[in-house]
Amino acid sequence: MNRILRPEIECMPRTELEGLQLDYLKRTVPKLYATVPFYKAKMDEMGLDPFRVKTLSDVRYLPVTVKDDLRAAYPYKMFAAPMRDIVRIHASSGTTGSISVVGYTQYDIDMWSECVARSIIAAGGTKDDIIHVAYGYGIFTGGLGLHYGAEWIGACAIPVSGGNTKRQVQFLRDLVTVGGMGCTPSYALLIAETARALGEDPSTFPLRYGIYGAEPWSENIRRELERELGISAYDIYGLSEIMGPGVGFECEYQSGLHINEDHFLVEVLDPETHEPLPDGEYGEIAFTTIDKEGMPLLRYNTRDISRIIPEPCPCGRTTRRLQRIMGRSDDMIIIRGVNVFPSQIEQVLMQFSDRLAPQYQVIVSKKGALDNLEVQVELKPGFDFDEISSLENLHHQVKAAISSELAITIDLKLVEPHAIERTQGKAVRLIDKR
Ligand code: DLL
Repeated sequence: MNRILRPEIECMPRTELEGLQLDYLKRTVPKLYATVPFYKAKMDEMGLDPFRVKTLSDVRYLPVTVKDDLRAAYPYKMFAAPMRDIVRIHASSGTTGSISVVGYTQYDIDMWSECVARSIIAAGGTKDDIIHVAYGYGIFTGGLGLHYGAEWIGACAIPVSGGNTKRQVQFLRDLVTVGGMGCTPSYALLIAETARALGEDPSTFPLRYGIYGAEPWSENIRRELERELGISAYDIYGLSEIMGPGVGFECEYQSGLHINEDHFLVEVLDPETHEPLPDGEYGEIAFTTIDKEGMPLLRYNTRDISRIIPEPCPCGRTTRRLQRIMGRSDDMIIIRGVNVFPSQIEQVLMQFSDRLAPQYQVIVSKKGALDNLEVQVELKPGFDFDEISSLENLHHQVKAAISSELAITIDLKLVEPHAIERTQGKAVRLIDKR
């Protein structure tokens, strides 16, 4: 089978896959009851017998876990394995700055590495490749996650990490004689931009693919990256609480994130009621880790907004797909009653990619009693600022396009090239000054 690392699992008939999921779940729930006081207390409070799980749909009776539960368990109270079996710690810092810690056993590291390896193979990677890893190495899961996945398939990983963007350009030009790269999509744009500023054409570098994730990005940014770097660009999704990158990944059809369902049960929850929604409907994504040992979680509400794509994928995998993540419900702005995600704005801006650079910020503030939304976006280098009429014309077109897409009026500021600060990790798109 082409571009599929474990066809016997990734293409397993659904009934068999669901049987495997149920076996794991039936073991994990009683184990969590016995080892993690938080889950014991929750299940006792709900009057839930940990041996009650008889079918997969019984997952809906299990407690939902939220970020605050992990913070309250700081540092190790959520661990289900004894400390001597933990071989690695990562952490995730939330927007409020408080940290939640994740522990992995060797089994967890191996299964994580394989999940990332599946993602690399799906992107067209092979063991003969050199993979430039420009995700940050450290407590963030991106760098080490991609690194172990690359080594898992026998490829050569270059642990460049983030930063020193000129050196990134040099490595991509000289060292990646065949293969791919991984980093946030916004950093990939910065690397391409830096290459151009150095007088190089990044589309001539011998890169074949990019594995981009850790932040929302749009289809139009994908096209921009593919054109600029002369590659195919694939989405990879994950979060440290559940594992890291590789919870879901795109295949060659680039149409949604295949979830590694032999390890993670996925549900879409109604943001208000937390009840599961049917396939196809948008809601908050929750995962149950069914075979993790270090820190298994039940129904962890990621607060990422997406939906399950109900149709099967032509690639032959039977694992279900999540639509590209729209954003986090925390990043959803409610402006005069209308729900807006920065990713929706990005999608519109990039329709003008002949004149606008893929660099923007959304600033929410108060104008009197009303909420105001201002979009700042950079003009492409080479845009003639003195040509007032074309600037005014562009301003008018972009503003009208955003207002019609979002059904609200916005303020728009076209700013000079490089006016918006770049980041080497996750881009900051939303600034809420309210
Ligand atoms: O961002 C793990 C990761 C590293 C994923 C490298 C992909 C590549 P955290 O720092 O814990 O972990 O942040 C997780 O980032 O809940 C989403 O809101 C967002 N996110 C991750 N991947 C994507 C993606 C890593 N492909 C949070 N699209 C998640 C949109 C993403 N958002």
